[in-house]
Amino acid sequence: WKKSEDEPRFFPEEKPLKKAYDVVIIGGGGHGMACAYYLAKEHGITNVAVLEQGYIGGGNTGRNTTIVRSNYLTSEGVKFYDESLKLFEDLSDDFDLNIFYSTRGHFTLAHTDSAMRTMRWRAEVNKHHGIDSEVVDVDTIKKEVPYMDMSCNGQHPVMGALYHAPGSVARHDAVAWGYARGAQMRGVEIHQKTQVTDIKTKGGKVVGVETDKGFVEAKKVISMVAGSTPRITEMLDIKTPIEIFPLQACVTEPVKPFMDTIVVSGSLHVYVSQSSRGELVMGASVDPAELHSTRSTLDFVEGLTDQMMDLFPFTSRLKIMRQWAGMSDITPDFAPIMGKTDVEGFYLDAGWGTWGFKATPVSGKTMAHTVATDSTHELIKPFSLDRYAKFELVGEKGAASVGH
Ligand code: PYC
Repeated sequence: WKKSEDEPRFFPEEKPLKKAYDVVIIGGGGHGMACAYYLAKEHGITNVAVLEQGYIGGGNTGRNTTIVRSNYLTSEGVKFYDESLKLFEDLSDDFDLNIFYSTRGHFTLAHTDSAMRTMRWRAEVNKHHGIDSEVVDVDTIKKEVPYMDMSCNGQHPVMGALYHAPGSVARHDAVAWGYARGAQMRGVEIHQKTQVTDIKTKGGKVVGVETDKGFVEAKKVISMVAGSTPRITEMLDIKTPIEIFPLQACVTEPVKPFMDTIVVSGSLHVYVSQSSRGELVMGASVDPAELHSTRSTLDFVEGLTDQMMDLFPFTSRLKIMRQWAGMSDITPDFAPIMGKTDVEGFYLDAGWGTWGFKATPVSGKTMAHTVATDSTHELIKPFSLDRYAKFELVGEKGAASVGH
């Protein structure tokens, strides 16, 4: 495949929907585009339509704080995210598009004995799987992050941290665009501003989707949305334990590069990195109440900057330039829901809460495998929807990074 010389656009003009596809993917974010890409590239399945109610990467893909890491708490999580991280490292080459993948090192601060215990636990699980993570003491942190107030304004002194050298950031839009372009060049169709209004079945099997642009037949349908999962699953009477909470973030004005690591404090509910443009990219925990909305609040900025100033007092002089929110599909065990469902031909990639961006490559790859072969990829077997009924939860709360 090759981009045509006389095609100056990054994406070709969209054509009308066809009558039928082998696979319809609902959701044109990173996950949907990655799945389309791997379906085409690795399985030769190109009669695929990605249907997106808004625009490419305009949901949580373009709203997260771009952190990539694999320092999870469970073996299932560590193996899954490690594969994702490896895929991320090669994406710029794969796409022939710079995703600005930047390895920074990732500190998760501990301010209490119990947080230290969780960091030790994570470090041991990580090391067992060959992941570069270790518990570091205050002097080591001080050396690497000299501008941080280790006493936290005397409120909650830092006692140590989990240090994860491979922790990285990437340009999130480029990830979605790279996957989308790669899929399109191989024959996949992307239809923006196209909302799925119903999923049709016959004899317990998927036959197509109803959209605001008409009905399209489909042999297989995959839901890869964030914030709208319950709206989609209700169409098939599938019950999930997902609850939706807004997750807000913001950036400061750009300043001279000074921060080359990612710093997270689950106890203070802050995470921060400096973007290649010089802005501090910051976020906090999810909003306290369930809400299906991407509105921003002053409350969030006040709470976040209060905690930020305990850790980094000089930030009191910085201006906040932009703030925004995404909708997080939170699951009871803070792990995703992936794979086949009880409805033949309908697959789910959901429950991405506050941990979805870093899973973009691996979710696309494993879901493409599952759909193409109709056999669940080994890495996602622990994340099946029926684990809740079987009480086989994958408890990742201690590694979710964001306080809840
Ligand atoms: O899981 O690293 C993470 C994260 C950061 C912000 C939200 N989630």
